Amino acid sequence: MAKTCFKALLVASYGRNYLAKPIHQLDANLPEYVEVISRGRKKEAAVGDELLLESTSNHQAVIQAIQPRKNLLFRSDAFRSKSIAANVDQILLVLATEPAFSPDLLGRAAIVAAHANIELRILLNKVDLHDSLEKARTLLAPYRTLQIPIHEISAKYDIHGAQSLASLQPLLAGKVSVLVGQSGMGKSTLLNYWVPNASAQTREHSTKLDTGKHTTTACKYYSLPQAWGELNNQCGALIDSPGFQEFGLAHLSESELQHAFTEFAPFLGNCRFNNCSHAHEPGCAVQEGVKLGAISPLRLQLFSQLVHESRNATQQVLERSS
Ligand SMILES: Nc1nc2c(ncn2[C@@H]2O[C@H](COP(=O)(O)OP(=O)(O)O)[C@@H](O)[C@H]2O)c(=O)[nH]1
Ligand SMILES: [Mg+2]
Ligand SMILES: [Zn+2]
Repeated sequence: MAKTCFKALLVASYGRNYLAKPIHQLDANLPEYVEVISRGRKKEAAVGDELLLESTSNHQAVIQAIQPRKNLLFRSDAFRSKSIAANVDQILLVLATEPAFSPDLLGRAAIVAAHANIELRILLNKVDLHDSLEKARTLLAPYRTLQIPIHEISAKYDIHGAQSLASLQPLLAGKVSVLVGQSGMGKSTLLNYWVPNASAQTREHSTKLDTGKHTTTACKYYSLPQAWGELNNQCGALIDSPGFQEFGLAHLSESELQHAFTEFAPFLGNCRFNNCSHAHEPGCAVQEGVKLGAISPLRLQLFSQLVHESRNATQQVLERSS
């Protein structure tokens, strides 16, 4: 078979094994899906990436290039980073009343979204479980103040008193949204509600990629139903990510962190010391912001924690290379 180059959308990633869907299938005699082999230690691709591929067989190809991205969502520690998704329009952070969600993960997701300039929506799921609802609302209060949209839903029962899932459809239509959150929060339940053929899409991916070989959990791209309508000729999609407990942000520098805490903005530059860490220095304007009630003490605590981790990561890298 002659070598062909073509563009494709990365729709599933299992570690460094990918499945891609050719974009202009009418142009050439291309299969519906191709398995993508990553050669060597090239830059990692992510679900949602547009790839330039070169075929190596009827159903396999190698990456020639990753097209420039609008954004890339990933987490990292000092030495490794894990891609979640690329070219996304919004992050849907799924939290539940039970099991209780991690406020730390919530805080980190908000920082990642602010840093990458991606819209964030919080879906507070399982509001049918009344006993834990107030506690969840309390944990969310600082984020309500930050004007992050919070939707109270019940993915399983879609009950009265919750915002109906159907009413959220216009917020998804035509956009690429990524579902993130710990496992057990209800991401799969939501996906199956909104994309009724999701399990069929998964089965199709699995047969094409022989997923038996790939045991690592995957990020997957599901096209939204055509009936929802289009935006710029796109149906949009939901990207499902494996649940994670850790959300390392070691790749963010201290200054990037500072700017991702958007409510710090009016206070930055007004501290007595130029290199103020906003921890315990006298004349700190950010601390003053906390006293004025403009900054939640929990958010300043998270900032200090993230700065600490960022410095540690830098230190670890230096130690390893010396
Ligand atoms: N009570 C209640 N349970 C739910 C709701 N949504 C999901 N669940 C349950 O929560 C568990 C985890 O859901 P799942 O969608 O697998 O979560 P994921 O790990 O985030 O994908 C399952 O047993 C669901 O049936 C809800 O709105 N209310
Ligand atoms: Mg799931
Ligand atoms: Zn300060």
